[in-house]
Amino acid sequence: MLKVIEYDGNLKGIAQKLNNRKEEISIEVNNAVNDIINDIRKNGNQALINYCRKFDGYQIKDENDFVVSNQEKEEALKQVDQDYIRILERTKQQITEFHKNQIDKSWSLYKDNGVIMGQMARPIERVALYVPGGTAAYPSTVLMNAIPAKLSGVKDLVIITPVKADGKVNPVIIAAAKVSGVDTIYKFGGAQGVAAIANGTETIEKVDKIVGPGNIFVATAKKLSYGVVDIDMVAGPSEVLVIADENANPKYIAADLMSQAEHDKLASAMLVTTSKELVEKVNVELKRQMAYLSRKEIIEESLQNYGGAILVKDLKEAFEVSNYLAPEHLEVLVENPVNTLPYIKNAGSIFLGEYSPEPLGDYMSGTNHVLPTGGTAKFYSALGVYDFVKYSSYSYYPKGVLETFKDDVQTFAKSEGLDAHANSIAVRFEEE
Ligand code: HSO
Ligand code: ZN
Repeated sequence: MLKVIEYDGNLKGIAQKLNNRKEEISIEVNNAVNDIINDIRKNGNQALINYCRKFDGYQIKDENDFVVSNQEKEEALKQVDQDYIRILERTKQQITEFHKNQIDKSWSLYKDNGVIMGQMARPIERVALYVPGGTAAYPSTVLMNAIPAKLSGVKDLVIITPVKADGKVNPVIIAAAKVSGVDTIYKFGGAQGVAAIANGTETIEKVDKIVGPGNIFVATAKKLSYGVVDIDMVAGPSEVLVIADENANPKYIAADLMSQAEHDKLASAMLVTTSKELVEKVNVELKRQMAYLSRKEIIEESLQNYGGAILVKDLKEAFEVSNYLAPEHLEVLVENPVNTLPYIKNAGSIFLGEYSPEPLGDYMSGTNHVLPTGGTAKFYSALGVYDFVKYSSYSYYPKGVLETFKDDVQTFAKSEGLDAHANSIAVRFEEE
């Protein structure tokens, strides 16, 4: 079932044999979203209310109805099992334990000559987390975004999410928001929701950054709002790449490949191995386990189009291929997996050994599941506390030290034709 590609040292060839999944944003979508943004900028609340009625079927009653009320929250929470809340709390602890190590990378330098310089981290003040409507609304994603944001010190963290015609938000999302300490949940989403929160309206305060997954309209609205606000990376379909030696367990490999394939027909699940026999055993397991999985149609399609097994000579080649593909998730199922870390250059999140399967990372290992996809792990990192801070640099120079720079800075400034710059230095050393 997994198509087999033999690696012959040609990395570009491997990439060509795998289908390219890049989605281009069509001009039509771009234009439609652009019109919505302009309308919201011009007509504020009224435009927002109109779009929500048109796209979501919900009639926002008045300006107070933009947010989920306390009473609505209480009613929703009654529908959520206590044990589920306990699991959310435990997940929060796990995520916190990992992410608190990322806090505050401020530094300062005190030099002997009296110069002080440094860089200080400050949280972004106001952030919106987009939560999709319907079945793609994952409470785990709420925690993965909200907890690092809170740890960084973001003051106002709000959720925006489209509601159905009944105006209700999925109770598990309300529970996840509560556990993460998010109080404000806006009942709007789509491109209009992004536009409203990016620009602000008569009653809605604009944010400084928007994070979280969404459909093509949401992703386009985020891209077009970039610059007015900051945005996180726009996530593509999920990917997992498993590196396995001949002793790896085919049952686990098949299960893990399918755990990502079930996300999306466009998801990609790859096995990179030294053993042809293993591929055959994995195929048997894929078939056996798929039979009892509810999303088997999606899994089958995804494996067919974007799944595969790459046969390599040795583990060195396996890491070469993996580093080239830069997968979102990398599982390493070989002997002494921890020792392989030095060979890994590009991967969003790395899962070492048989008992650290990728789905543990989706929920409870503590690491973040918002990760770079589509080979962008070559230059992007997992979402973290650092995504919710920005840095201000500072410097303090005593007069005597400035004096040692005065001629050089003036010459430099003049070389750029900027004599007011030179003057700023010169006046400080003029005799009165
Ligand atoms: N694997 C997904 C995250 C997720 N899985 C959420 C389950 N729920 C993207 O990396
Ligand atoms: Zn997942």
